Amino acid sequence: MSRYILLVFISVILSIASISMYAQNPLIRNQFSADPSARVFGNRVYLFPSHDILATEGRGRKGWFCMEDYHVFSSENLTDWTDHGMIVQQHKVPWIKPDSYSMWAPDCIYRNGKYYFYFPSIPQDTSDGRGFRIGVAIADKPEGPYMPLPDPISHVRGIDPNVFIDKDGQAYLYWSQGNIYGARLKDNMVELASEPVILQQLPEKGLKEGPWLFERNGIYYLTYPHVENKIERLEYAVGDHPLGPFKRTGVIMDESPSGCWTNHHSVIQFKDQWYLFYHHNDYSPAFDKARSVRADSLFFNADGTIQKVIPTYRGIGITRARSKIQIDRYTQMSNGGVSIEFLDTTNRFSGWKTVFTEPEAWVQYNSVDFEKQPLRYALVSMRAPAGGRLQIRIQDTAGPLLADLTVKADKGWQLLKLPLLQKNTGVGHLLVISKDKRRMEVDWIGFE
Ligand code: FUB
Repeated sequence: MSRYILLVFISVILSIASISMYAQNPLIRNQFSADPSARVFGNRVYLFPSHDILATEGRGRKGWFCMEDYHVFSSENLTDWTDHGMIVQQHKVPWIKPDSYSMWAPDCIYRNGKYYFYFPSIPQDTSDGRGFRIGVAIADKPEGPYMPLPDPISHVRGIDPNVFIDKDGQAYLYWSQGNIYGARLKDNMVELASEPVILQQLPEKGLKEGPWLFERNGIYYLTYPHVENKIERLEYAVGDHPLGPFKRTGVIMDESPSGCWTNHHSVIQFKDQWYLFYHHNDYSPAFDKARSVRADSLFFNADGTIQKVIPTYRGIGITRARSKIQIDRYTQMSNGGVSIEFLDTTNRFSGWKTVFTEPEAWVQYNSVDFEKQPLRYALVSMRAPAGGRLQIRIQDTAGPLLADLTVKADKGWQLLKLPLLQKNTGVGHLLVISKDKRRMEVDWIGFE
């Protein structure tokens, strides 16, 4: 008789809740999202991304970017994210051409009790020139409701607005149109206070866009995607004034290995840690204009230079042991015998599964909070058509054994519950190790 209690439930393929999400990469799991502007307002991080949709007949241009509105998301722990819903729609902004579907990269900033949301799009009135303009919508709370102003900002043509407020209270607006431009903003935050200037000493060749300016220890970092070689990578330049001059200094993130043509980012400090928010086409491997927001930790060297960020699946935040831990968003995996596949290729938002095909293949998932009081059971959502055996350990592949799971053959998904073999508390790394050459698929692991 097995020493484990196995409870077999009905087949389960998880649907993703529309309101709350857990933060592994990609971070937004109920829709496409891109161009993330992250902001710290109070003790929460707010995320203002673009919202990619797929163009259809009469709705946007097929094969191109297609966006008609913006959502705002927030989190207080970088683990649980709330979708606060739609905040601005193209057909409710008086100056936007209603069928432009060009609500590209936005930004938002707080000043004097108001939240100013900046967004580009194509205007209906092209009498003084074609191309993108940048408008503003204003709210009393970061999640809205936002009231769009009737006209775009005068003397600004381009995309990818970014706003920075210096320590002396002066606000600056940055945007791109081939070059990267900057200008002072008036205190009202919706009019320029100076002539736009082209920011100097940036790369002359290759598209530059998506500026994001921040200051740290008196250094002004102008960060931007740049096409040095076929697709965008994230670079930065430093200066000692918000309008430069800047000195090209390095690369923050290399080109996407899967060839996603764009990347677009923001940088914030939250509770003593710096983070890079960026995007990739995780849910749409064959079409890189349907993107998804990601985030990873960012570190500085002692001289103020930025260490290159290597994209991870694991992302940021501490995962509760009681949650559905998506081990397919792993920190590391063994060299062979394990791979990641979509759960359902007809609905990629249902996420991924981890597929084990060899004994001793493993995945490691870092930073799981096992709480102060020991949890008693492991839960494993998995499929093992020919049966199999898995181990759950902590810290490393030879670390303390939490569970040793023998699975009966079943073609459907099983939710297995078994008592933990030892007590474990605090934050640690989770290891899932195959002890079998039979194919086993794991959707998620949890504890209670
Ligand atoms: O999302 C549309 C455009 O793609 C953005 O405005 C650019 O920065 C690039 O990410």
